[in-house]
Formats: sequence, C-alpha cells, structure tokens
Amino acid sequence: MFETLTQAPGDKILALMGEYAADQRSAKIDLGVGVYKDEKGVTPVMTSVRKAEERILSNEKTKTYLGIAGNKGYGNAVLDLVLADSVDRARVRIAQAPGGTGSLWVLMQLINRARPGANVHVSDPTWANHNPIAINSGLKVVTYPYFDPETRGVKFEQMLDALDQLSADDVVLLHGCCHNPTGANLTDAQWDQVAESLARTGALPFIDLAYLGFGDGIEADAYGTRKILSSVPEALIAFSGSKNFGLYRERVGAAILVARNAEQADVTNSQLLNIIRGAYSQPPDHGAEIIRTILEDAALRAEWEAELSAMRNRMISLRKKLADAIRERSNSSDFDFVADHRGMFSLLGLSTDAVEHLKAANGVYMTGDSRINVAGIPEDRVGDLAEAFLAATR
Ligand code: PLP
Ligand code: TYF
Repeated sequence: MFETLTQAPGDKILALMGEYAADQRSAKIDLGVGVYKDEKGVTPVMTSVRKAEERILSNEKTKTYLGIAGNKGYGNAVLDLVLADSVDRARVRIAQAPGGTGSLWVLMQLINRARPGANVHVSDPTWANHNPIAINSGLKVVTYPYFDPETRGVKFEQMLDALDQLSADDVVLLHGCCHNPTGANLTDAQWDQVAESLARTGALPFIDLAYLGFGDGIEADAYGTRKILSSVPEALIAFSGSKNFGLYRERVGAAILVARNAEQADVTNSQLLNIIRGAYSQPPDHGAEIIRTILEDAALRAEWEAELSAMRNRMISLRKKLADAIRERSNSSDFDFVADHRGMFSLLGLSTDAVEHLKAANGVYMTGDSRINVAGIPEDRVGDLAEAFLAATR
C-alpha cells in the first residue's frame, strides 16, 4: 500500500524551530515561529490560566462526552468577547473546534458543501497554512493585493479594487487583526470600506481571528470583525485561543457562523455539526473550560486582561526599540515601519540571501520570507540585531 506514496513537503515554520534548537551557538536569536515569548525567552503559562486549571482540577465532576459543538459556556463567552452587540445572536451559531486551524478546517469544509470548489480569496501574502486547508477542502485559492513591499503597508486601493470585482459566489479570507506574516493592518476607516464593499458585492467574509488582543487591545482589534458583522447578512469566523490565552498545545478555538436568519442558521449549523461528527466527533474540553472559567469570573478575567496587555505592550515596546536602534545607526527611517506594524510579526522585505546570511553569520533565525516574531527580540541585544539587519540590507 504505502509504496505508492512520495515524500510530502514539511511545514517550513515548524522545521525552522528544529533548526534553531539544533544550533549550538549561545548568541543565537529566535525570531521564527509565532509563539509569544517573555523577556526570558520562554512561552509562559499565564497566571490566570494556572488559577483556572487549579479550579477545574478540584471541581471537575465528570469527563463524559461534551457534545459535537463542545463546551456551551465557552461558546457563549467567546461570542460575547468577539461579537459584543454587533449582530443579532439569533443568526449566530458557534462550535468549539481544535485551535484556529481546526476552526478554519471545519469552516472550509462547510463552504465546500455550500459552494463546491468555490474561490477563496486570500491576501498576498497570507499565513502558509491557509492554502493547504482550502485545497484539502476542495476549494480554490486566489490572491488579492495586500502587502506593499515599498512602504511595508497595505496596498489598500488595489485591495479594495479587487474586492469590488467579487460576486456572491466568492469567499474573502481576512485577518481580523495582527496580519500574519506582514504585521501591516487596515485602519478603522479602511475596515469600513471593506465592509461596505462586501455588503455591496455579496461576497462572503471569512475572518481568521487568531490574535485578538495582540494588536492594540481587545476592543480595537475586534473593530473590523464587528464592523463587517454589522454590515453583511452572512459571515464566518475562525477564532483561536492559542495566542491570547497562551494555550497553544491545548488546541482551543471556535468556528462561528452568521446566517441571514435563525432558520438558515439552524440548517447551516446542522451541516457544520455533521462535518465535525464525521471528522473527530467532538472537541477536547480542557482549553475551552479554562477560557470559560476565566471569562465568566470577573477577577480572573481582569487578571487575564492585565496579562494580555502586558504581552501586547511588551511587543509594542520592542518594536519601538528596534526601529529606534536602526534609525540611530543608519540615519534613515527605512525601518520605522516595524514600529507602525501590530501583532507578533513584521515582514522586513529582505532577500532570501539576506535571511540565509543572518542565520549563518549572526545566528538570527526568521522565516524564509523575512518575517520576524518581535516577541523573540532579546531586550539587551536590540543593538546587535539592528546592526545585523543593516549589514544584511547593505
Ligand atoms: N491563523 C493564523 C493567521 C495564525 O497565525 C495561526 C497561528 O498559529 C492560526 C490561524 C491557528 O492557530 P492555532 O491552530 O494554533 O490556534
Ligand atoms: O505563523 C506562525 O508562526 C504561527 C505558528 O503549521 C504556526 O501561526 C506555524 C505553522 C503551523 C502552525 C502554527
């Protein structure tokens, strides 16, 4: 049987993690995989999460099956967090799913049931996993203009022109905030225009919300999602709790669907639950129960929000420090975009050779497209990094 198979391509980002671990140099710097790291370079268990786990451990009465849609309290808490009052809940359904990735998967399967082989329009560039998830679900991937390598901002006029050409048969995948890999994001006024375009063309918005709270705060980061939901009849959202709750390995996320009315929401939801049943039956509970416990308890929630703010402010401060260090050394504003970007990433726009050189000569690791994870910048080595980046671009 297996002799028919050939080697499948690996995940480049996860392979880079292995390469970094094998590097013996003590001065190496990991700006690769997108996990948050604190000033000691570790990805900590948040204190609010630890406290919630202690409560769960002492109060848990059963480990019987949860049901296909997962933890109900979690679902309601995530809807409050993400949607607020942007849309009538009678039109909304939510299913807990394994991570943002599992949520993207079940929603892509749902799209393919509604419109087999539909075009999913993704930003150029986008997270490397969007493409395989769409293809494996039977969908086609098309790109819309997004990142401008000259300004390192968003090519907004071209993006909007492309969106304006779409029809009700199209799906538009949008990063709700903290764009991966570029770090370049839409302004509120630009979100308004995107929402208006989607309402006009009828194209289906599909929002990947993997970094809520990592950009400018929970409310600010939810602006685009809520604006779109208040403007269009139908939408999909893939929510992830991996980053903002630091629950990466617990695999907690949610697939959210918004339909035209309650009847269509029920029918569409029956298909979503049918997809889940035929894939993994039901999601694991632990991560969802942690998030439910935190969001439903005022004190734990306040503690989580403070921890999330500290992570976000640390990333913003590292962005400023790196941009300042480069400006001081180069007398140019060429890298100021790093301070303007938001979320965990910035796409530097370096050549493949420069990325390889930084790794070989300086032990600085980033993904091949020159994306850096700003949370990996060591506070005491910002100067070294600034010099290495300038040398690599000369
Ligand atoms: N979407 C984007 C844009 C991401 O960067 C990630 C990163 O991990 C995910 C989705 C999915 O995350 P997870 O499946 O770990 O929740
Ligand atoms: O882009 C990143 O680095 C994160 C982490 O298959 C990640 O989103 C990377 C690859 C992958 C899963 C998660």
